[in-house]
Amino acid sequence: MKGPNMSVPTPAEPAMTLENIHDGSAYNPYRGLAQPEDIEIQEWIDSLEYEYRHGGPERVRELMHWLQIHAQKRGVSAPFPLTTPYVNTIPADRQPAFPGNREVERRIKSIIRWNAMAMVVRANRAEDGIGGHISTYASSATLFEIGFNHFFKGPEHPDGADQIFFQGHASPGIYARAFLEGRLSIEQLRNFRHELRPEGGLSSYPHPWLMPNFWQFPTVSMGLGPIMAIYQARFNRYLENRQLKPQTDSHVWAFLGDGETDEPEALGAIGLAGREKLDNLIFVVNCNLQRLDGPVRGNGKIIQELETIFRGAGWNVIKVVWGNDWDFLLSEDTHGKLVKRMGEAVDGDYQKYTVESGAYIRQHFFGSDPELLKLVDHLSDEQLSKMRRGGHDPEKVYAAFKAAVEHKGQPTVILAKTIKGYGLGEAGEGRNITHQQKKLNDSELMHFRTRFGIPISDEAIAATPFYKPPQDSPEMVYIKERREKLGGPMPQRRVEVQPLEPPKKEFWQEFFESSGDREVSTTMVFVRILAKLLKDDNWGKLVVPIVPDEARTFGMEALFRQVGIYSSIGQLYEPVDRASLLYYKEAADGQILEEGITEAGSMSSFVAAGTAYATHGLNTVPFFTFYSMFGPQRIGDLVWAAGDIRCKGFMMGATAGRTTLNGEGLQHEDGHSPVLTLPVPNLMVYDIAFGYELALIIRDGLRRMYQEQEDIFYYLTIQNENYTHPEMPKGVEAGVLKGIYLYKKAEDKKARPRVNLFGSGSIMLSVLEAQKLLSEKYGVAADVYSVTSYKTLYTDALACERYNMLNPTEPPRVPFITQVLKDGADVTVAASDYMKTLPDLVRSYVPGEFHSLGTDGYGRSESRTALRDFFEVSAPFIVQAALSKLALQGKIKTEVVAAHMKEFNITGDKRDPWVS
Ligand SMILES: Cc1ncc(C[n+]2csc(CCOP(=O)(O)OP(=O)(O)O)c2C)c(N)n1
Ligand SMILES: [Mg+2]
Repeated sequence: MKGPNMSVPTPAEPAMTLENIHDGSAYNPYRGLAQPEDIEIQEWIDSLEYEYRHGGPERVRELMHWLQIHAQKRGVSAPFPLTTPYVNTIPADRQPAFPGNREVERRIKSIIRWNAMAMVVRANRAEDGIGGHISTYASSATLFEIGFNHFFKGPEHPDGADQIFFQGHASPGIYARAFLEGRLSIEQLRNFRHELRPEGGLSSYPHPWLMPNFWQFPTVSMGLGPIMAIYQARFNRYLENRQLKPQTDSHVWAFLGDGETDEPEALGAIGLAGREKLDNLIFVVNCNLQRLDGPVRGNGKIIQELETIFRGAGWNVIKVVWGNDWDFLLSEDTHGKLVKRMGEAVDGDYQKYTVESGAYIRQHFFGSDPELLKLVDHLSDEQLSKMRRGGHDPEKVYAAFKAAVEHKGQPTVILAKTIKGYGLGEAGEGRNITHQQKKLNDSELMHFRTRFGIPISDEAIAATPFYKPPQDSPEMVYIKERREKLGGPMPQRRVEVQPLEPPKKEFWQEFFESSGDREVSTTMVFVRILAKLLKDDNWGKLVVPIVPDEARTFGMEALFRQVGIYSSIGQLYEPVDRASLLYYKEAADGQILEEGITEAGSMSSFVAAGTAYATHGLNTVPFFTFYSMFGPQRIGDLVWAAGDIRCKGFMMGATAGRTTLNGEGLQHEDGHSPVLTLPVPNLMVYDIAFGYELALIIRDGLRRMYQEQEDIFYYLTIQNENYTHPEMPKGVEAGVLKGIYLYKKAEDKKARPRVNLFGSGSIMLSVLEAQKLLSEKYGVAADVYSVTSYKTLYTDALACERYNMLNPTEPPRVPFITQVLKDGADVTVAASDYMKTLPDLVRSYVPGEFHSLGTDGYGRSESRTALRDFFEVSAPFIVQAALSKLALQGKIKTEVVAAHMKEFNITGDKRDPWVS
């Protein structure tokens, strides 16, 4: 900016004038608004035009920036609108030449469309209700095919493979392409949604668990694909910045639905992508204007709405609204009336135009203005009804994808307008029922066949055969050649990683020793293990600590300085605590992913890091440490997806235990997160009481996940209560890992009556106190067991029962817990800081009588002592449970129980915490 006294030079070429603006012969955004007497506007436009010609768009942007600042100083708030007119971002005259063979690509796409449709129709004809989707892929075929033929990089590409999050319920189209590529057999296609058939089948949606060589990313729970894609792209950058992977030009693509963008996860992290300038990330939103029940925004415009949101978040937005049939009309639209009309019609109108005739479109869309009617005079009704939307025009889509992969400094979102159920005609195109359309009758099939020119006769149509052109046909040759050029087929999941041994015995030794007088929490032990692992020669660089803004709560702040917090741009400021030893250090090669307050984002990072073995051939080990209450409860669906994707790593539920995290009350005190992990089969869950337990479990986890390469991950609950930790007792290793071991036997080995006490986590302290009370006060011998994992014991017992059911002639297997308790006791009391349902999992495998104590009910902001009495997991209540059971068995007198109650103020009418 030179200053305010800019002269207005005469442009070298004819510039915009108010006259030619007004008669429409020059481009002018104020078209139709500027009045000839408004000479000042003319002068401003002249100036701008001059700057544009001499300085280009950059110069114009700079000028507008300074003008805005100046206006703001004068108190004039003139925010630039975040939306652009409802037209393509890339104008026709800036479109690159299309490098492919349009005709052959059209034929390929048509065949894929047919096979995708046939797959669903056949499956539902054979078995009503098996499901599948036709209309989603029908709307997105061009988007995918342009990707497959021109952009998606496969594993053999010099840049390495792109990572593609395919819209889940478009899977039939992805299978249909893999069929043409010769990667899937006709039997597999026939067995869509029948994975259990002997010849093998195809999973409904992208599930790496079910198709581990094919699908990479589970996407079908709406919203999870987009958020995982963002963190995947960021993690790729993290690996590059930390020199764990070379810098390449590969991209992360996320294909999602417009309806899907209503999910908070879908848009919740786009700010991070903008902030981090993730130009390796491309979102393609299939804006078919419909979701399952009806329009996404019948009364508005989803494309415009998304444009605002993404642009506001710092994204490069490319709208692909209109196909090339509209180019001519737009070029003739000298008064901007067509663009205005395009902007006026709402999505509900556009959906209607899809199902109506050309005459209707003429009357209702163009009929609003005689000038618009004149514009389409030369077009027949049929031509009008066939005017394509941008997302169905390969050249427009190609232009957008090319611009996206070439764009630097920002992530790109492509908003492509399409028609849901494209090509289904009366059977569903643009109809509200289209999402659920799974069957077509013969005449609908014939219509589809004819529209896409599939060589299947009328007679054959009823059987709806799959179609594959001969191997030497131009289509097949083209497909092969294109994919070879791009580095092989996609999607492909490849695991090519070297097994890695856990650190040796010496590493762990200190954790097997007593803490002496030092009172520490299991969280502190964990932080020590983590800090030590970060220094390990083999593992150090592979550890990925992830925290959602709670590092200080967990005492992890020393790591800030030790390994730094990852920031793609380093640290641009001097941290306020720079003088201190443990200052807040951000660095481009920082190792900690300090995610801020987003458990969903952190979990997405966890998934990206925990699957690097399959995406980058790297054994990265995520340790995601969070407030346990805000884990499985809040982000359970991502945990489920982590299981599906065969993620590895350690989820560390800190400040765990309903009564152990005292003071925080109902919303923070977690008494159920381990229960919520029960559904995930490959998630190993442990509740830690002592430091050596934690060390053994982490060591074994590293072995199982990274040496044996089991597809499992871990959830460990760790607490904030400080106490001394004993030396590891002899011979407990196997028990710790299998879920139970005898921690402290009753002193009198033979005494009767006899009880077992189960403790876990910090409730072990109450249990040990109860052991003492029982023995000293009531002469009851109690053996204390540490139960590290009810889930492990339970799944082992179920497996034994199942084996015995299926192998009645073999010697029966005995569950591990039953073996451990074989000596028998009169009563077993299990005390947990979680719901009673957790110990109850093993109830039927424990010999003798069993009583669960747990923390069912809402928490309170109270002291640990008060909370443990309230939830009845304190020592007096553990004793109470044991005595009352023994009394019922006649092994002690009821008076003994009554005296105990009196002494400890336990009353029979105490309110149940479950309902209070
Ligand atoms: C979290 C979640 N909720 C609901 C569904 C069920 N569902 C599957 S597809 C769909 C509609 C999708 O609409 P849109 O995102 O616009 O995709 P389109 O099929 O139109 O491309 C719904 C609700 C789901 N898969 N995930
Ligand atoms: Mg949709």
